[in-house]
Amino acid sequence: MPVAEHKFKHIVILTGAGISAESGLGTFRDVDGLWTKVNLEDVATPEALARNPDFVHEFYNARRKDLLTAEPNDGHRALARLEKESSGRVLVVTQNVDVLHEKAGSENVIHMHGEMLKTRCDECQVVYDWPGDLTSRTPCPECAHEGAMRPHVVLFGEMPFEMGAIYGALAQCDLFISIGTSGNVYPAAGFVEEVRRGGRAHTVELNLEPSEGATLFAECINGPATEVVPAYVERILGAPS
Ligand code: BJW
Repeated sequence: MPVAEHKFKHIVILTGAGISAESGLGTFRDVDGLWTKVNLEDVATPEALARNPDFVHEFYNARRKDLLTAEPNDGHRALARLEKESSGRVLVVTQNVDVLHEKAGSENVIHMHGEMLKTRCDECQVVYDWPGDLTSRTPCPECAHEGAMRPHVVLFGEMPFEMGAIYGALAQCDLFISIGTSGNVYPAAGFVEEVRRGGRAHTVELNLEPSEGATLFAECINGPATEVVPAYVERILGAPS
């Protein structure tokens, strides 16, 4: 694979539900989004999990099934191409709990909100690959504790994963691209301001429509991810350094 020389040495890409929308996975806050159908306080908080674990498990069991059959789209594939062909370092920081970046071929991926095809034991903290269902009585395969297995996802009020590595990459990057995220959920929504504070990176939003924080970006391109992401990647890889 030829390596394309361009001016960016450290590229950080933040992705959200919008990049997976055209793979058939629903978003959260669009008109038909998940949070318009389900009350997030009933399913996406540690209090909900403690109060009604089987209800929360049923919610995640159903969504886990959808993730197993979903396939990446041209947006995911373009980012995998960027990582392979770029002369610079490329890191995808995804808020998504699906595995479509990996299925498309991206290798340098941080799942800051976890992965739904994994589970974790809250007693012994062992993380498992878990394509099947969970119930409130599922025993931990490691410590045999019953009632402590949970989806390996970040609920509201919990600390997202790998924040040290993410802020380190944001401090070093010279290009920050935000794709398919509404900019409603922190800390991810604050990444563009973090990058701007460094003062040396170009910032770009690629989204179906302007997000909450669109005005914070130097450049905004609106359209479906399957179109705007491949076009932007082509632009980067084609540009001389
Ligand atoms: C397309 C498209 C197409 C559509 N092509 N585009 C008050 C002020 C500030 C913060 C807080 C506050 N009160 C509480 C907080 C903190 C809280 C928070 O941000 N709340 C806000 C709602 C106010 N955050 C937290 O609790 C986080 N933890 C935390 O802050 O810890 C403390 C901390 C302190 C300091 C440093 C670090 C940490 C945890 C957040 C956990 C989020 N969890 C979820 C659920 C995961 C599991 C699951 O899937 O069920 O994560 S919520 C949900 O939202 C999911 C997503 O990852 C996340 C973001 O959503 P996303 O991806 O942006 O989706 P949408 O639907 O919102 O947007 C889709 C976009 O795509 C739209 O713009 C469309 O236009 C676009 N689109 N089709 C391109 N085809």
